[in-house]
Amino acid sequence: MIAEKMLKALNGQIREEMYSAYLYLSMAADFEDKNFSGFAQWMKEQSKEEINHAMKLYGYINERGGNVELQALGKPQGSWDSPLKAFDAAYHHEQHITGCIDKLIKEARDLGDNATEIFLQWYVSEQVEEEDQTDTIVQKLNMIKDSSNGLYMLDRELSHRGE
Ligand code: OFO
Repeated sequence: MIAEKMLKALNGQIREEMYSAYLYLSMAADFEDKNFSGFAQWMKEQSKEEINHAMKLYGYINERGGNVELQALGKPQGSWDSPLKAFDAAYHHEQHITGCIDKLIKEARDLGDNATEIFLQWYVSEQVEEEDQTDTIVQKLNMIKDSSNGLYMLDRELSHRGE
């Protein structure tokens, strides 16, 4: 059986992951609207990954005999001024998620919940990857600046995600 405090925190993380999915889907929709179909494809794939992150938590809570309790999601921002602004927001959002995972691990340690601490290690590695991939795109967009050629090429490169 899992401690009530830990259960509440893990349910809160399901909300964070589902909100991540929602936010990236909103970025995808904005990119579609602006004819950046490659950036949109990348964000749609990212959104699916976030649902997987939530579902891993869902599975774990059930395995530990807890109840999954879904929470309300806020309305995400719907438009960004540029691809750089959107990917930079995604990068900062990933840093926020890393902070959430760190807090959960501290909670698990404080409660002596070794199983949850081990379960959360997967998210620690995943966050290193998630921060790195968004930061890499931010750096590329910074290099490109307003070059329409550069944006066209990067949009094409990112369109291959999920193939
Ligand atoms: Fe993007 O890692 Fe989950 O939220």
